Formats: sequence, structure tokens, C-alpha cells
Amino acid sequence: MGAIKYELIKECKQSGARLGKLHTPHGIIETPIFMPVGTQATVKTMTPEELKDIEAQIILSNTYHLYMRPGHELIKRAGGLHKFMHWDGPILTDSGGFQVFSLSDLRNITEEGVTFKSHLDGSKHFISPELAIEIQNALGSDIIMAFDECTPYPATYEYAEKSLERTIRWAKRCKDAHNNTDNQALFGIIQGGMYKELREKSVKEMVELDFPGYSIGGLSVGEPKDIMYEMLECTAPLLPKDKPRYLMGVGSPDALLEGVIRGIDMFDCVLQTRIARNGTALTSEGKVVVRNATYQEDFTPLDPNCECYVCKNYTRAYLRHLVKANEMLGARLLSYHNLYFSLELMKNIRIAIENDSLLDFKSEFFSKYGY
Ligand code: PRF
Ligand code: ZN
Repeated sequence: MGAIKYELIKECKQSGARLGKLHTPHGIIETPIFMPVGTQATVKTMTPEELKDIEAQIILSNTYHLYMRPGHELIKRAGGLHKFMHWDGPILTDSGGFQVFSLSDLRNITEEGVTFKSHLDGSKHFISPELAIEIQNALGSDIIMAFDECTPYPATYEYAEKSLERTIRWAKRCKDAHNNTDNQALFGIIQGGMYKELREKSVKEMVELDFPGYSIGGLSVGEPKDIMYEMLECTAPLLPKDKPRYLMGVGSPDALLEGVIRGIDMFDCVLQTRIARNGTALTSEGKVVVRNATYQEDFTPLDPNCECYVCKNYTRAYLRHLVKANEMLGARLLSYHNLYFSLELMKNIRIAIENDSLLDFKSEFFSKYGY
């Protein structure tokens, strides 16, 4: 039967956007959706109850981190990732293919897999496509990712092609290794660097492998935004309409809108919680660096147009004080608001698709937010 089912509800008349429902073993997700990132089995500073308050529908976690610490076998003994972290909604895990490249030292990539040194203690490890699947099977996440190489930017055509071909061979190995297809859906990852032909080839080969969903990887890796949007334009329309499409590691407010317009259904990004921890808020009027002296005596809410718990109860001056004093509540409240803001943006995007007014919504959003 398969673990998930994507129900395409409506295609936008103004753009490539899609409205859908993704049925998973832990609940139904309305798409397009933003997934808060819980790298180490926690969305930093947020309890699962708080995530429910802000209507998070699915969260993301990471194979690489959980493998390094506390270990997938321990999590399996705990009853799986959902039980271990007390989150009963859907979870998507990334395969480690990206984190190994961005975090660990001294990595060496061969046909078999990747050898690397842990970012925690320098110990040596090896992850193969088969192990990435074994770890994700043990975690029990609803949606799991194939093990890929995120082609660095910039890369030559030759390198991007070799890297893509290996990612395709690895995807086949992941598919063969995955034997829990009734409970966990394995997504294939599209790579191909910034080369249109390679992106097309990647889609063609991944679609032939017939995954229940497709991720678009290798974007937002340092390239200009227009190039990322061009890559989306030549990729998303080639993907099957009856499967979900996930743009990996992308989630700034402008990219969420531009991505949805180009046919993306799922996003994740550390931006919301990361900038919260250094004292920055996403608001309807653009980024607010609460830390700045300008807000010292600003007794207004963080975002006058936000209905969240933080905006209803606290002032910019107070939040600035917390951030300046390094009080943990500052990071918590800003994380809460930033995630709420992004989930609310996605909700409004879904409403706009429903009403065939997404491009109007976009102009209105950017007229306040700035571009
Ligand atoms: N591959 C995987 N995870 C990712 C990426 C990728 O290319 C990216 C790139 N933006 C983020 N996370 N497996
Ligand atoms: Zn708010």
C-alpha cells in the first residue's frame, strides 16, 4: 500500500502552486507546509506542546546527529523517535548525506559511502546508503530520505555529473535496503548542481525508480537566488503531479513564497530558530533585530500583525532586554514567534491558492515585508 498518500486538491490558476493533503502514519499534513527543524530530536527551545500550539504539522530531524548521539539503537530501544521525544505527529528525517558534508571533518567519499570524523569527538565513522536507511528504519520516522551527495557550489559540469550519477546509484541501493515501506516513505533526492540538463536527467532517473515523493537537494548552497529559482523552474514541472515535492533546507519567507509558486509542497529551514537565538525576529514588516538599541524603549509588540502568544503578551523592549541579558526565555520567545510567523505564512499561502489569488497575496506580502 505504501506509507503515505498525496492527495492533490487543487492547482493554482495564477501559478504552479498546488494545494494538497499528505496522509502519513502519524496524521494528515496540509501542503504547502513548512517543517520546523528538530536536528537533535528537539526543535530547539520548543516543547512538543508548544509546537502543537503553533500548529506545526510535521517536524524534521537528522540521521547524522542522532547516529552520532545518542545512537539509533538507543532510540529504537526507547520505542522509536516519536516516543523518545514525545512528539506524536509526523516526522521526516534527512539521510545525513548533507550533514556529513557540512559538519564533519576529513570526509572521504567513495562508491561504497562516506568516511568522516565526528564533529563531536573526532572519532572515525562510515555511512553507506544501506546504513543511512538502517538508521532511519530504527528511528521510525514517517518520511525518510535517500543518501545523496549534495553537490557543492560552484562545481564543474563534470563533477556535478559524476556526483549526480553516484547519487542515482545510491538511491537504488537505498530503495533495495528499505524494507519498511508500509510505515515509512522513502523519498528520492534530485541533484545536478546548477546545470539544467543534469537536473532534468536527475528527475528522469529518480522518477524511473518510482519513489513515493521527491526532494530537491543541492539548492540554497551559496548560489544567487535567481539561479535557485531557475533550477526549480526546470525541475518541479517534470516531477509527477501525484507525489509530494520537498525543497530541502530552504525556508526564508521570500523563498517559501517563490518556492510554492514554482510547485513546491514541503520546506524546512533552520533560519527561524537560528536567528531567534541571536535575537532576530521575522515579522510582517521584515526582519526585526530586537537586539538593536532602537528597540530599547519600544513598548509595542514584536509584530503588530501577529496573533501569537509572544506578540499578545510581550514588548520589543522586554524581548530586547532578555536577549541582551542572555536570558534563555529570549531565545524561546523569539523561536516561538518565528515559527508561528512562518506557519501562519504557509496557512495564508494555502488560503490564497484556494482563492486563486496567490500572486496578489505575494505582492501584498512583499509590499510590507520588503524584498
Ligand atoms: N541533501 C540532503 N539534505 C539537504 C540538502 C541536500 O542537498 C540540502 C541542500 N539545501 C539541505 N539539506 N540530503
Ligand atoms: Zn508573534
